[in-house]
Amino acid sequence: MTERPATELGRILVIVPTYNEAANIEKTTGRLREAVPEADILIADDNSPDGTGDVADHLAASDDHVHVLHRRGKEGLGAAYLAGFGWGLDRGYGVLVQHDADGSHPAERLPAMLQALRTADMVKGSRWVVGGRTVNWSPLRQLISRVGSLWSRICLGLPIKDVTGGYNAWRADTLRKIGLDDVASAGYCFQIDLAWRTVKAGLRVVEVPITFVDREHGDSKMSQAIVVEALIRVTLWGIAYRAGQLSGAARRRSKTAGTGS
Ligand SMILES: Nc1nc2c(ncn2[C@@H]2O[C@H](COP(=O)(O)OP(=O)(O)OP(=O)(O)O)[C@@H](O)[C@H]2O)c(=O)[nH]1
Ligand SMILES: [Mg+2]
Repeated sequence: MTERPATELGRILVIVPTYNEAANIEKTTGRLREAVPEADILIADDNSPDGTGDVADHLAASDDHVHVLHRRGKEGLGAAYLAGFGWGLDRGYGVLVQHDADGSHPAERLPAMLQALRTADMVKGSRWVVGGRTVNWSPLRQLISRVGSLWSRICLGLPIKDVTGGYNAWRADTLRKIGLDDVASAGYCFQIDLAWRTVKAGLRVVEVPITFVDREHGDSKMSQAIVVEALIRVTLWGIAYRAGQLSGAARRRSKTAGTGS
């Protein structure tokens, strides 16, 4: 591997998980290379039947900034990201970025996100802050995304507008601090799980507005099971979190009453 110029935060790795993205991966990689030429890219492919892995190998063969992690089979977005984070942390990258392959995440916003990361522990590319928006996304998908974020904020008290957003830039230290060994969430919930861990650890999350464009090629892997997983997990975390808050408040009240008598 050739040496990369280190940014203030260290070398940058953009992880792109793929499952059947043969029609998208070359364009996505090209946009990323143009937007942030100093970054490396890791395509984490789950043995896609459409030959995405071969396209990725081809891209890696002609560009030493591009790497491919071939995985056994489809295990979900979360598992692919965890493997990618492990790959990057083992190799000493200082910044790790999550970026979808389907053209929805604008590579052109990554410089602004990396700039924001200089004073944050984690940065989210956000659809639901001022300046952020979606293009060609169905009303149903928008509703699911907005309600998912709102429910996460209600249950967990998260100060984040786009909790389910999947375009995230991390300091390596943040990933080490929040602990990845026991992350079990697979789909949408993976993004909420990691954001929740970051806020619980007292770390700073900053949202940078993005324009999210619906995929033009290939099929979404979004499913009812993914939504149900997120709903159940977030609700259970929320019950535990709010119960903890209530018992903490009750303890404080009885202590105050005890000292007052
Ligand atoms: N390696 C791997 N990648 C996956 C898997 N599931 C989804 N992906 C990738 O994760 C990214 C996001 O998946 P999408 O299907 O676009 O899901 P989404 O963005 O939540 O939903 P849409 O808005 O409908 O596109 C894409 O790059 C997918 O190829 C998986 O099981 N394994
Ligand atoms: Mg998508």
